Amino acid sequence: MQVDKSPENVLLYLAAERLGMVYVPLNTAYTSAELAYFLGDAEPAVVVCRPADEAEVRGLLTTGTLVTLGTDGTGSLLDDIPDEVVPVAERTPEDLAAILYTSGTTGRSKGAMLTHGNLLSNAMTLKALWGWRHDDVLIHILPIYHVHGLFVALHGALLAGATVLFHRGFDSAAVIADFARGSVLMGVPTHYTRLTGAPEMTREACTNMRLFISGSAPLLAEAHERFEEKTGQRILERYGMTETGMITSNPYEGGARVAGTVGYPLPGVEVRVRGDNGELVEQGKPGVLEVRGPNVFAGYWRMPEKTAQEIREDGFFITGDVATQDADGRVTLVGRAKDLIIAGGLNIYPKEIEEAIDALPGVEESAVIGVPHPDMGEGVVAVVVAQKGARVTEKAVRAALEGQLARFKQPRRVFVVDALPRNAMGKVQKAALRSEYAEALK
Ligand code: MLC
Ligand code: AMP
Repeated sequence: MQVDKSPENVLLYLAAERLGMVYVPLNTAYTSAELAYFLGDAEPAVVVCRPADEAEVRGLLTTGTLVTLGTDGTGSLLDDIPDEVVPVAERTPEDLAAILYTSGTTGRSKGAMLTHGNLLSNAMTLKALWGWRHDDVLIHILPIYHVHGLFVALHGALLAGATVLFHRGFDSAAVIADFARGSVLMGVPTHYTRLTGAPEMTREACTNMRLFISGSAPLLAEAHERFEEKTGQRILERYGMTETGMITSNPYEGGARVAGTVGYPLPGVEVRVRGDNGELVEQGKPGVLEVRGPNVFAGYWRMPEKTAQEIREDGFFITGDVATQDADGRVTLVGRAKDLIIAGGLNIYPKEIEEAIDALPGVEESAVIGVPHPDMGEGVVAVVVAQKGARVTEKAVRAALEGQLARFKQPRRVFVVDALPRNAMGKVQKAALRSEYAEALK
């Protein structure tokens, strides 16, 4: 599935599940080079693309039938809907419901296999925890090809039989105008900083809203507090991953929503903080967060070795997020053990961009880092070393990556240097680069 957000896209998702198919949604920003990889890896039986992309996608197809779906009732999928009602396929909690690709540390995207049990357990837990009601009106501003917009936001509303107002692009004024008839909003920190800065954002504008939820990327404590000063509402921050759905949440009721923390493990979900070798870490001390529960995925599609590396024998999944846990169980994320950039709530693995840059003529090597970005939280910067005698420029590198990588992954700045800083082991010191280029996107 690589289609634009529409109510028909939601029906397509639900129909696929009812038919017992495995739903594989893809970011609409992916280029054809990226799409070719997903098609080859997933080997889909049916591919649904935007009408305008039909010829291009047909050229990439190695398996499956191609149909199209537009946002205005167009597309061959809707033309050919049969009249008869198709029975619901029986599926067990262990059966696959969806594969969601997440970028990988090796540069190749991994397909996280999510079961019906994963999706249902997380959805039921969050419905109860966040108090979803039939009369709720969800203002839906996220894309529906990721866990956040597709599962976390939509499942609660669907289970409660609530109303959903779809926004396709993000326009602060249009979203705030909907607060008068809305009750719940879910977004990434970039949405909240943009909303806080909008002139239309006032206490009065928010009086009908009962819940603002943030996740997918760190919400700075200052941003949390500025939002409360302006609106009188306290954002509920939660934490999750594609592989696990939601893991922790600040309380909806009966406890404090503490800025800079991601709250408590969800009911039925266990977490623990471990050192590099899996050893227990003293309470309150940082270590890698591990998670176990009915929400944890079934493994990576066709990557059993990767699955074995990331899920321990006792069933705990290694998140790669560095966290501390208080005596009462509250979790605070303090860093990442994985080399990952999160821009505007989207994950970007530097390795994938480094591989693309290293393959360019005249490039000796490169290091890609995330540095502070006022709007997206983090932004991508590349530091490049040219081969002896070769001339490499920022303009040439950026131009070469156009069309190869989705726009959100493309470096916003490229610096050409004589050498990369390395430690005694010869490893590139990304922390040193991050502090050197800390102001590059400000
Ligand atoms: C847009 N751009 C981005 C970007 N989004 N660059 C880096 N990272 C992003 N996330 C680029 C555009 O290509 C454009 O570049 C420039 O930034 C300005 O674009 P814009 O029009 O201002 O951006 P906009 O369309 O408003 O998008 C911003 C956004 C969007 C924050 C609304 O990125 C978004 O919807 N993010 C949410 C992603 C999400 O759903 N994450 C959840 C993953 S699930 P140029 O050069 O062309 O001008 C997950 C698990 C969990 O993580 O816990 O939830
Ligand atoms: P993804 O792989 O796209 O599912 O992204 C999951 C990653 O997003 C997690 O491993 C975290 O690093 C990050 N993340 C999600 N929610 C939060 C949050 N509330 N605060 C900080 N990081 C978060």
